[in-house]
Amino acid sequence: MKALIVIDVQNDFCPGGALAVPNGDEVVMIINSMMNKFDRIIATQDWHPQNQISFASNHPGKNPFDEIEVNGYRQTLWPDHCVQGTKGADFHPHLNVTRMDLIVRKGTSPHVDSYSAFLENDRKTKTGLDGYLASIAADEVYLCGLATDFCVFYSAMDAREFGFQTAVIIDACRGIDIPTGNVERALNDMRARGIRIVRSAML
Ligand code: VGL
Ligand code: ZN
Repeated sequence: MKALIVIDVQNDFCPGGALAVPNGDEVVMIINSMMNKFDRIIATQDWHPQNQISFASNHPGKNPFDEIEVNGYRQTLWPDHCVQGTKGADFHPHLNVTRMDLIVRKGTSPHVDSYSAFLENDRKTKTGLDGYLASIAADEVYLCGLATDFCVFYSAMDAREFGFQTAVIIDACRGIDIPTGNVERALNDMRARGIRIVRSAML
């Protein structure tokens, strides 16, 4: 049972969006064209309330990309993005959402952000995706989408941690790369953890 997890292919992460990932929109057609290789397709949607703790605008004197300490963990601050119900939070208009079996929304609490599709940034609170994948007997999990060094990275690491064979389809991802070198670091950390880095043509 092969599952594809499409991470955060939303307007705000594409050119012109509030937290645009360079060339983020290039993943859309690649993802659409490989959907037929999978038994189940899950999409995640970053879905923040306006008072989300990860928004720099909620911390007077702080700027986007600063870091703060929240209950003992580091949280990067971001421009306001993917606010619930806004156009920026919508999927990219060309993403084939009719094939999605499940949509997981994350970062929905004001108090804790969630990069991972599985666990929020407190590293404790579950989204429930691990249970869904277990209940459909998924054994292989493939990830793609935005951004390579944040939500794709944390989701892949957690997928592996929950015991799934995990691969990242690298040509169907784009990264933020802040600080510079962050994408390379993420790829190395994923490889070291036993996550395969593959290309869509290899599927
Ligand atoms: C993401 C930063 C903040 C992502 C989401 O999708 O990688 N990055 N929220
Ligand atoms: Zn976010």
